[in-house]
Amino acid sequence: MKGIFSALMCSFDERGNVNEKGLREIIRYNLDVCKVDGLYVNGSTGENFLISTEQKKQIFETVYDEVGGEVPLIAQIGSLNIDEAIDLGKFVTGMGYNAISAVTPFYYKFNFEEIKDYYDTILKEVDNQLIIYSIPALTGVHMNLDQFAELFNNSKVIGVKFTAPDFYLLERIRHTFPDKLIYSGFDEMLLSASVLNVDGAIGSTFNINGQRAKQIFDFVQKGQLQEALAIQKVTNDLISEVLENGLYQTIKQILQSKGVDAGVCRKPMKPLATEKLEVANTIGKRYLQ
Ligand code: NAY
Repeated sequence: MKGIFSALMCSFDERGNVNEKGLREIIRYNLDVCKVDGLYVNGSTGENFLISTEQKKQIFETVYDEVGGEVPLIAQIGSLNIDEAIDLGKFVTGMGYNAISAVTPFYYKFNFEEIKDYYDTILKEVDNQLIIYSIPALTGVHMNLDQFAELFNNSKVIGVKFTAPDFYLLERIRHTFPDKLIYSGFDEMLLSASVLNVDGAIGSTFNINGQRAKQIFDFVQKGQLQEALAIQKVTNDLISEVLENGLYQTIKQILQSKGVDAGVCRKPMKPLATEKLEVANTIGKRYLQ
């Protein structure tokens, strides 16, 4: 469960249906070319919050079938509808997913007691271990060290996917909870998080740039910081161009240019205009042989 995990992309057709063949190709590219250590399924990058329960199950099943035990799998089952979260949690646990993960409930500005109850309720019903998915910039949910401590009090909560640029808090969590799994969530900050001894990282750009992410992580583990920095620099050149051009659409187009049927993004995300398709192809050529 340690190392570099891709926040797996999903291939959708023009009508928004899951393209299973394309999804399998994305998985193969991640495992065979990017050589990632594991997959995080139905996260933000998987466009999870834009799809139906049936589609989520279809994706969980297809991924499990394609991966067949090659690498560990984490299933993001979090939902504003707690019944859906529990249903999905049971579904993936029955299938054999190594862990579940759930985004902090968002939109209604829940207080911390409610957030804690959300996790405890899911874990009362689902017989699996859970990784908290904390991404304050998108959810508006900011938790402090004491609140993480309260969530970690539930022994089935085994870690956190920490997608925030708060390295003070990250260091405090690492120091206070040496036995919990901590995954860094911002690919452009992988080096800085690795120095703080995170156990791994979960990211969108690993779908195309997983090899460099693994090198950064490995160099830091060996104490070779300058070598890690050189690779983080190229990685960040790539990431800044991808972000500028449109994050998920550009990653999909780069995959497409490598022969992977990555499809399009779900509405309301817009497809790339022709000039941006060209930019994506150029980024792919320049940074990813
Ligand atoms: C997810 O569940 O897909 C993630 O949160 C993965 C983390 C990514 N965050 C988002 C919102 O996409 O990989 C990051 C991010 O895309 C990358 O660092 C570029 O900013």
